[in-house]
Amino acid sequence: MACRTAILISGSGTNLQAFIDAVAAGNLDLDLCVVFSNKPDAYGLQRAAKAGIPTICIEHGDFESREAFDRAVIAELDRFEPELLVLAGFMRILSSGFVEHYEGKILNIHPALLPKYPGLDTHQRALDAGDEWHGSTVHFVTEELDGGPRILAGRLRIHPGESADELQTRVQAVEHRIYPAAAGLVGSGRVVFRDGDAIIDGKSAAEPVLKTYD
Ligand code: NHR
Ligand code: GAR
Repeated sequence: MACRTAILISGSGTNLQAFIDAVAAGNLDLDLCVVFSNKPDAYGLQRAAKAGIPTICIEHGDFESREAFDRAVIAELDRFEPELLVLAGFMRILSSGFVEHYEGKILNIHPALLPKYPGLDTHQRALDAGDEWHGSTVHFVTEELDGGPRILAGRLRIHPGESADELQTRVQAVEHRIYPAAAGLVGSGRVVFRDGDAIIDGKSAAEPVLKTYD
């Protein structure tokens, strides 16, 4: 049975679309059982509806604390019995209670070659540093922001004179390839989270699998 997967978004959902397309093409064996957004106007909700995937929206502003919001999200998500949660441009930091409830089952994609540039504004920071390489990293979510064990990274060479917007566009194209691939590895059990580490094909992975793109 395909792994029951919830996708959490806050915005346009181009990564969500990459999952929808990969499943439809028969390239990804996941059951996309629900899409959650904390923003009612997130365009990704329309992408989900068009693909026939149930949607949930809960606005964090309606709750008095982060923990109360997270408890409400858990209650709604659990009705769909997800086995994997995919953060795809989801912009709310998750409390320890949420992370513990789904321990080892939450993935995030961060637009940098972690451990470089956790946090925001990653493309500009890579340019300002004069880096040769930039990219994106899929990792398990732990309480440490952008600090959980890494699974798969995609890198590309920064072009001379490239702007942050141009770089972001190229990084997003990489994300649309590596994120469904990484989630497929977790969904099939080839990658698991154990004792705070990512285990890839039975071996503890000090470094993520690294793919290079043009
Ligand atoms: N939650 C945990 N516990 N651990 C991680 O590694 C997480 C996470 C939730 C989201 C994505 C992350 C990123 O890849 C992510 C990783 C939002 C913020 C943030 O500051 C930081 C990191 C990430 C996502 N959010 C503000 C907040 O108060 C709100 C910002 C906004 O609404 O625009 O939650 O970059
Ligand atoms: C992606 O580039 C992802 O790496 C980044 O937001 C974009 C979401 O795009 N995530 C973060 O910055 C998380 N804070 P999408 O909504 O089109 O998938």
